[in-house]
Order: sequence, then C-alpha cells, then structure tokens
Amino acid sequence: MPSTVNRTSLNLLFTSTPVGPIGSGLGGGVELTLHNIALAMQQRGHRVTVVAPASSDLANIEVIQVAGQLQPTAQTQGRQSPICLPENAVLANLWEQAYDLQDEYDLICNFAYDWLPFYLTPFFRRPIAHLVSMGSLTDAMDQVIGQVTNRFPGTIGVHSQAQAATFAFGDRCRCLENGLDLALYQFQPQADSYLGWVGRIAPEKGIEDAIAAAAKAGLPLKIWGAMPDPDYWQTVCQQYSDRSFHYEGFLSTQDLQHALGHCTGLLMTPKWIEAFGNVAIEALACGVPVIAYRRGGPAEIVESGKTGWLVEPDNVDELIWAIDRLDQIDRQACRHQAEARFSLQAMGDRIEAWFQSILLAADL
Ligand code: HBI
Repeated sequence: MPSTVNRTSLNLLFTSTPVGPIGSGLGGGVELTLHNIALAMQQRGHRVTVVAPASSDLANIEVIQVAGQLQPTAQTQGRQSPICLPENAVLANLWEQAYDLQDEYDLICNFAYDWLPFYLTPFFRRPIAHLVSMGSLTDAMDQVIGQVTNRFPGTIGVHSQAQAATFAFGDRCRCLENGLDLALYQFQPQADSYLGWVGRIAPEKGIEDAIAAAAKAGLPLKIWGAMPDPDYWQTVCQQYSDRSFHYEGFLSTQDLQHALGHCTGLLMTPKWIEAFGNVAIEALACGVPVIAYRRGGPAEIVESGKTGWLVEPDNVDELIWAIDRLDQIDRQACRHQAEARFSLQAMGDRIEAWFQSILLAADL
C-alpha cells in the first residue's frame, strides 16, 4: 500500500449515526457535523462516501443507504444500561457494509455514539477515527471508548475540553471543536424583538429555563428543532400557560438561519454537558449574540461580553440579567468570531490534521 501520509487525496468512508436518517433531525447535531466535515474534506480534494440509514439525504455527497431498525438513543439509556441491538439493527448492517468496503478506503471516520463501532475497531484492516459526539453517558460506552484510546492512541476526537473532561481518558482525546459552511448563513445587522431557542426538544436541553427567562424579560421566544417526544412538549406547555413562546417547527438550515438571524439573542440552557453546541456557531454566523449557561461546549464558544454572555448554570435570574444587556454586544463581532474559528476551512484544517496523524501512526 503506497504511503498515504500527506497524500493529496484520501478516500474517506464516514459511518453515520444509527438513530435516524441524515436529514430527519433525529440524529441532532451529528447530522450537521457529518455533513459539514464531508464538505470540508471534499473542498480539499478528498473523496467522501457516507454509509447511513435508509432515507438519508445528503446533498452532493455519495450516500450508501442501509436498511434496518433504528437504534435507541444513548441519552435515554441509564449509566448501567446493557448494550442493546434491536432485531435487524441498522447499526449492525451499517458496520457489516463498512467491513465489506474497507479496503477501498484509506480511513474510516465513525460518527455513531454506539458500542459496536468501537468494539469492532481492532478487527478492521483500515484505521478508524471516532468522532465522539456527546459526553460520558453509560459505563459500557466509557469502557469501550477507553479500550480504543488505549489500543489506538489519538483516534478519539471530541468537540470540546468540557466534553473530554467527562471521560477518565479525556486528556488523551483530540479536541476538534466544530465548523459550518458559513456561506449558508447570512449576517443580519438588525434584530427583531424576539429571542430564539434551537435544539432537540428533550429534557437534557432545558427549554423550561429559556421559557421562564424570556417571559420574565418580556420578550417573545421562538423555538425551532426536532420534537422526538410530543408528550414531553405537552408537559412543558402545561407548565407555562402564558403563551409567550411558540414552537416554529424543525426547519432546514436555509430556513432556520433566516429566522434565527433576526433574533435579538439565542438562549442556550443545557442541563447536560453539551459536547459542543452547533446552534451557538449558527447564531454567531448570523450575527446573533448567544446567552449560554457556563456549562459544556457553549462555554468554550461564547466570549462573554464580546459575542454574548455566559451565566451561572440553571440561574434564570442571570439569564434575565444577560437578556437585558444584549444591546451591549456588537453583532458584527459575532460574525467575525464564526469566520475566524468555525468556518469549513478552519474546521477542515483541524480534521485533516487529525486524519493525517492517525494515518501516520498506523504507518500507512
Ligand atoms: N444515540 N445510540 C445513539 N447513537 C448516536 O449516534 C446518537 C445517539 N443520540 C444522540 C446523537 N447520536 C446525536 O444527536 C448527538 O450525538 C449530537
């Protein structure tokens, strides 16, 4: 095999999340992450092929569609949950496909937060880079990721230092942050008088705090995102009957950035350690300041007082304090930060260097 280190063009195979087709929103931030990394690699002359659950939609990128039952989401499992695979699991089918195809590729990059890909890593002939998309959630996942870290040092990528710190082996993870195709995001110099909240509507995202803060601050709150659990949404609506918030649906990136761009500010109220917080850089790209709990990935993105405000986690009064000071933030500074650190080019530099380091270590 000729050396591929610093080879001008790599053949890359990306294996997607098994929780939903790409484009459904069920995969949350990892759908956008996979798409943007694929774009960044293509722009640099590499060839990218994606293996993903059937009905995936990924513009201008070759997708091998795989049938099978979707995987339960990891964040709904308990820490001691045993590994489960449904009958005819799409996860198993995805990895059987990857195994059969591996010799056509220089490197595989895994985006699934699931036990099987990590367990199978030593049985593959080609190196596998794992982009871990969440913090520590279950003992079985911590163990199997730790085993890969020990056996294949440098192959575990994460999005933030805070996410890495949730793992015992966090100091051996490679922090890649994230990035966006900024050409898709229009800078909006003027705002309308409403706040925004974007994300999967699920308990770990803490939408209740955003609703409470916006209501007390006297600003309407617009909500965009996938709604995997309508019953949960119903309980939230019953809890806050003042109707100063409105669910605007799950929009495409194009439509979301147009609506988000007119927000006075974006509220991020995660109850868990958000690994990164793609929505924070989407907002900054549109010139929208971000108010976030000083928790997880968003705390490493927002420059408090410059591109938004970081406040004490779970403190609704501090959210209100920050909402009242959104006018102190220069919306142009928000866009500039996105361009400096979170463009496809900036992220592509980090990802490509990571892939090259893995190929070098594998002597390929
Ligand atoms: N759960 N089992 C499983 N596998 C994933 O890849 C996964 C998940 N839950 C959420 C998720 N991925 C993404 O929404 C986050 O990684 C961003």
